Amino acid sequence: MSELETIAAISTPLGEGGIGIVRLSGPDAFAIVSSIFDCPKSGNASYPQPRRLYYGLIRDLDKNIVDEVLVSFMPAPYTYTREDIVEINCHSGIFTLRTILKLVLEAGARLTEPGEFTKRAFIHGRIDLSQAEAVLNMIRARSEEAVKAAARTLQGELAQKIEQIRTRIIEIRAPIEASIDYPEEFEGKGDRPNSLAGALKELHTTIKKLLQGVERNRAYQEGVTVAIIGRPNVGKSSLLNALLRQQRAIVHEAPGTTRDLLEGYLNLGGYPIRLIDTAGIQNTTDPVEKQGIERSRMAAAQAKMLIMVLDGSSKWTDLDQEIADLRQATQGLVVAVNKKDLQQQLSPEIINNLFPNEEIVCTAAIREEGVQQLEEAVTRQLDLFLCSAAENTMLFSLRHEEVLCETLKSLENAQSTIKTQPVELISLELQNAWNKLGEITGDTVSETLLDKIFSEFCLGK
Ligand SMILES: Nc1nc2c(ncn2[C@@H]2O[C@H](COP(=O)(O)OP(=O)(O)O)[C@@H](O)[C@H]2O)c(=O)[nH]1
Ligand SMILES: [Mg+2]
Repeated sequence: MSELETIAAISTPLGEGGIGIVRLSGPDAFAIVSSIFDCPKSGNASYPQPRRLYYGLIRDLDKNIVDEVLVSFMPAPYTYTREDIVEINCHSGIFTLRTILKLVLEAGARLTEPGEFTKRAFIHGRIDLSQAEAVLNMIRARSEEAVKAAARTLQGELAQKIEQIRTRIIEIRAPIEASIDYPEEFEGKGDRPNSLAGALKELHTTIKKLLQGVERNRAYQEGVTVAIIGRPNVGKSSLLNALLRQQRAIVHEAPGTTRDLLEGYLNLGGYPIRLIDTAGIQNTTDPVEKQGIERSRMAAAQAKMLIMVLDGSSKWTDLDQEIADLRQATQGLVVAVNKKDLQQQLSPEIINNLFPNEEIVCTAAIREEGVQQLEEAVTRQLDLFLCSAAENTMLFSLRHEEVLCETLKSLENAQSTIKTQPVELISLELQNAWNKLGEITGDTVSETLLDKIFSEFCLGK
């Protein structure tokens, strides 16, 4: 522990505020701060007592006062990094914070790398890698659900779950290894392949469920893109405005009013939603509109989910069909039959026939009718598409997804090997799966991967 340098950073956002914090961690933290901290209590025999706030002044080398501060000294090991930590609570002005940071750097501290405080907590075994990442997720969370999931990961729930699976892998592997080492003992015990196949299948299902949870959690964390599509003048922009409860988009009776993508944000059932209003898709010669339509197609292709708007007061057209065909199998869909206040041409039977498996909601966007039903339908679809049945795993990142995919691949290799190949290969694949999963908790992670993960953090965390 002691070979690590003492690091320092501004741990609060840079900007005007009541309090800003400069934080130091490492063996020289106390000495460095003491050299610039003029504290009336410093003559006391018990100074500094752990985890007390000391009032005093920060002075520069010429003994000029820089700020009036409160300082806390927290000795290892009961700290965030498990090293000695000192926090200087000063006034949060950019100049004050930077001056104090500069003073502690001149007194011997080194500026942290991004995430280095958290990295040290990991290196010293206070938290595992999944918990370290949860710290980052907590900082970045944009919805209540994301905060909850991060908080649970921070408590070590994910690590426990992963360790359970790894233990199971070892249990499955042990008899295989034994049969390799002592083949004569296992001679004639023909039932092994069956029980092994069962155990591998069970593992496979468990990992699969975790994987489904990743996507849903990422939706909670990063949000979901929902695109409103339909031909011109069906009321797409009016629906966007109604859903956002503000006059975001220009609504006009002239077709082709919306020429560019417009977006707004809302929260549905805990999902942060990025809602995109697109230009009505039609055949046009207008070059600007053409570009807008191209963008609409792209936005529709990239969205997780589509709201297809129909005009209930007019007949189903080829264009409607063309737009409906844009939907990919992986995308959720809700059909909004708008203008229900007008004489209807699209009967429920026709629509049900056209969209036998979809949620269909009738709306009158200009009267804000059916909007709540539409919201509920979108939320239901999101739950469905993001596998609400999936295990609530607290796994978030692309990294987790990659790890789980590779684990799954190893298990599949092992499964396909059972009947044909020597047991050594099954054992090897199980070993691979075990190693891979260890990357989630950081048990089997490489230095490069660690650097990559922590580089996403801010300096002061
Ligand atoms: N009667 C009626 N008119 C609507 C409704 N929704 C939109 N409109 C009108 O339809 C026209 C086109 O609406 P807009 O939202 O711009 O459609 P977009 O081209 O699909 O974005 C405007 O004149 C709206 O006032 C509705 O629910 N009922
Ligand atoms: Mg529009």
